[in-house]
Amino acid sequence: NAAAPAASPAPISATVPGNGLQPLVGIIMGSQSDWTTMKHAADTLAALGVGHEVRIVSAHRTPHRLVEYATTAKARGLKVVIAGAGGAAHLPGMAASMTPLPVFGVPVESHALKGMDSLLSIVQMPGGVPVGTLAIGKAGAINAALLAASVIALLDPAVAGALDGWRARQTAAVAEAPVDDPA
Ligand code: RP5
Repeated sequence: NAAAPAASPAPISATVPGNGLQPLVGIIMGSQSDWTTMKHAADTLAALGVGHEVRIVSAHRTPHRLVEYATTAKARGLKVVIAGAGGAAHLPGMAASMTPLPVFGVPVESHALKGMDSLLSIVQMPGGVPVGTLAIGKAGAINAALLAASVIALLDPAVAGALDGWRARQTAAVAEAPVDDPA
């Protein structure tokens, strides 16, 4: 009595349309509760003008949705998948097992173990199915987006230029000397 496959993945919310461009990066996460973290990846891609889509895809709560998402990702035009999950975070590895696209994993900070469980779950892939693992939390989400944009930039001069600009602004924003914290 096999369970019927779930319907096509739905947007995380009607208020998160991506940036209206052809999605090249798929951002998936295991739960709505991951969005606070993973929004940083979406915001970073948007700032760089990289088309992306955002979905909740849980490896254990919506396994059929994960199979459909990962097995169709390349044919739908995606070039990179960013997968964020917390706890026993098998989403990035499972996604990587079903798509030839590069998968970047973001360990979401968990309440019980502060994301160490997420990190170790994602980073310790046995040899053969790679997941590029980023830092725990916001920094990892931002860097996953920057890495994804770097992949896109290999064949897209506009994105390459946007990345150069992003780095130049970051450099220009660093003061020469520290100041006391405001009281
Ligand atoms: C994982 O379990 C999700 O990626 C999330 O980080 C964690 C907790 O999920 P919720 O219980 O908040 O939905 O599957």
